[in-house]
Amino acid sequence: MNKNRAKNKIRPATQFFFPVGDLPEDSTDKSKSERGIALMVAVMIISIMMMFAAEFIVSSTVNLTRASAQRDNIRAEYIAKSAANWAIWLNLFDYGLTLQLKADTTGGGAAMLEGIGTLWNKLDDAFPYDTPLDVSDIAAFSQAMGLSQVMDSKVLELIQSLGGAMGVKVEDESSRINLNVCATAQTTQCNSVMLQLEALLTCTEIEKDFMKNNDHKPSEIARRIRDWVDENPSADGSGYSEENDPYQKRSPPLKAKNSALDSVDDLLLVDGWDRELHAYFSPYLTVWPYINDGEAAKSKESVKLNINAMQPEALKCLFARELGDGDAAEKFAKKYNEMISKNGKVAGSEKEIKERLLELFNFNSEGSDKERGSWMTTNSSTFRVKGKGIVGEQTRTLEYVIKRLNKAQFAAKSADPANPNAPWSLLFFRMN
Ligand SMILES: [Ca+2]
Repeated sequence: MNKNRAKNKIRPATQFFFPVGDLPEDSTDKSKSERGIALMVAVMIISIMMMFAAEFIVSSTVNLTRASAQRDNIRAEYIAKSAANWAIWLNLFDYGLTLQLKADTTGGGAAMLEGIGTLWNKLDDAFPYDTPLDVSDIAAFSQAMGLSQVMDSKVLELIQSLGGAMGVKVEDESSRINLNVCATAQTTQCNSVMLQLEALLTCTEIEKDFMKNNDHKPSEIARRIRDWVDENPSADGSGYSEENDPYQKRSPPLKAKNSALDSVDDLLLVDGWDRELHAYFSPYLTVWPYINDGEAAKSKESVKLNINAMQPEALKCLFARELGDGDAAEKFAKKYNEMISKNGKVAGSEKEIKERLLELFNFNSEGSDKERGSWMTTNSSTFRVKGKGIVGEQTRTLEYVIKRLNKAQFAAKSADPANPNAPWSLLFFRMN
C-alpha cells in the first residue's frame, strides 16, 4: 500500500526548478498543502535579489550625481578664479597705462587716457556678475578688446573647455566712505569721516524723512559707529553717556569692538543701525583700506573719495547744502551726465575738481569750507574684485580686495620673498 502510494506521488511540472501548472487530480491532500512553499521561497529570493539590485542602482546613481556635481564644482571654481585673475590683471594693466600716460610729456597721453577709460569696467559689462554669461563668449570679447595679442590663445581654449558661465565685477572701494579711518585714533581724519557720514544720512528730503520715520538721529548714529570702532571708551554725541550702555542691555551683553570693522556688515551690531538702514546706506560705505601704519593714517588720503568713481547720488549728498532744494537735484543729474558723456569722467586733476565742484554744486573750494573741498581725488587705490563661475547646478564665487601699491610700497614689497613681484597687496579674500 505504502509502496504503491509513493510510486503514485506525482510531482508538479517544473521549469527552472519553479513549480508550474496544476498537480494531477489524484494527488493527496498533503501534497496540495505543500504546493506553494517552493513558490514562496522563490519569491523571497527574487525579492532579496531585487533589493540588492535596487540598492546597487540607487548607490551608483548617487555616486554618479555626486561625481558630476564635484566635477562641475571644480569647473565653476576655475571659472571664478579665472574671472577674478582676469579682472585683477586688467585693473593693474589700467594702472600701468595711467602711470605711463601721466609720465608722457608729449601731450598724446592725456588724449589717449580719456579714450581708453577703464578696461576692467568693460570686463564688468561683458560678463555681468549678476547675470553671468557663457564662457564661449570670451573669444569675441578678447578679440574686441585686442587681448588676443597679449594673451596665449591656449588660455582662452582652456577657459572655454570648462563650459558654464562667467561673471565679473570690479568695485572701486576708494569711492566709498571709509569707516575704519576712525579705528586708527586720528581724530582729524575721523571727524572728516563723521561729516561725510552725516552728509550721506541727511542728504535729501527722502533721507531726512527716512531717518525721522525710523526715529534715527543721523549725528548720533554716526557717532555710535565711531565709538564702536575707535580705540577709546568715551562716548560723545552718541546719545549715551557710556559707549557700552546700549550693548550691556543686550542678551548676552556686548561691548563695543573698539577696533577696525571686518566688513561693512559688522555695522549691524552697532546700536540703532538696523537692516533697513543697512540696505539703504551700506553700498556707499567701506572698511577698506584699513590703514594701520601711523604715517599713512595721518595722511589726508585716507578720507579722500574718487570723484570719478563715486556713485553720483553719494557725490550729490556731500555737497547737498550748496545744491539747495527744489529742482536742484535734477539740474545736478543733467550736468553730471553731460560731463560723463562728454569726457568719460568728472575731473582729471586737482584743478579740475575745484572747477567741477563749482560748476555742479556752486561749491567754492577756496571758501570758508576748505575741509570738504579737500575730500575729492581722482585716484583710486583699493578695489573689490568678484569672480563668479556657474557650471550646471554649481556656483562658486571668489572675492578679493586688493590695493595698488605706490612706488615706495612696491619697492618695500619687492623684498618680500613670499610674493615679490605683485604690484598690489591682498587685503581680503573669500571663496564660496
Ligand atoms: Ca570706542
